[in-house]
Amino acid sequence: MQSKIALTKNYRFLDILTAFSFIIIIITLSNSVGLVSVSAISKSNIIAMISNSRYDVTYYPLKLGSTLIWSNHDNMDHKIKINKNTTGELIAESNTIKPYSNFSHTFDKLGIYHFSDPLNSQMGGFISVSNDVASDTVSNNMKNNVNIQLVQEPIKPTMEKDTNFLIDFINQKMNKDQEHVDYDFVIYSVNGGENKQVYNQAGHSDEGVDQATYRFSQPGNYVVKVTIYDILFNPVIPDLAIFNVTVPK
Ligand SMILES: [Cu+2]
Repeated sequence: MQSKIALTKNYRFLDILTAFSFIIIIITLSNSVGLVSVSAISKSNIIAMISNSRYDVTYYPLKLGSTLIWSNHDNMDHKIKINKNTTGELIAESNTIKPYSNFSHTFDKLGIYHFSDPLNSQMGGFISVSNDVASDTVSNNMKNNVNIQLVQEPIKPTMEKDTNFLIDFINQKMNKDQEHVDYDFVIYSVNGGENKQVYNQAGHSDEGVDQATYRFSQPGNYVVKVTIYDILFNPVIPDLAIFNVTVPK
């Protein structure tokens, strides 16, 4: 009898243990699922207002349906007005955007938009909203834990027309733009086994995003190489990201 009670007690103990294990497994699973989905969410699209009343990016290729955030990193008030570029139709207008605050707008219609600042007449830029935007991120084996993302519009470059790029440095831990990056952005033609530099842009990105525009004059295969040399004003072991671009005939 006694042994049977003891056995039942043991079973109950095992049941409780099993239940606890399941709870722990579920918590662990939901945590890892949460982490996966966090890293799968792509970084926000941000245009920063920076010192001397400028924008860090003045041509922003944006995927249809995306939200763009204007973030005031300047020490004075700003405002944003968005107009349709072709017709001038007013699409949105912000209230005063104080330093360290934001304004955002979701673009659910195709087209080119002009944005400007009613408080600073010299400030302006364009947003190109389309589905013809490709994005690729190099995140493996980055020695400095900063991903390099390249956004390209259009997906298939047209010869003798602008191909627009956004070069984005993303801090892996924060999943946000890495400030103060010295880099270069070089395009090589690799047609017929050659390795000829056709475009070179070296720069310092204060906010972690920069833009580049290039007109391809020949069809074929190209390689874009983005190299990071300094982060937060300190030299680092360079990180290199390589992207392939094919220009159709
Ligand atoms: Cu800087």
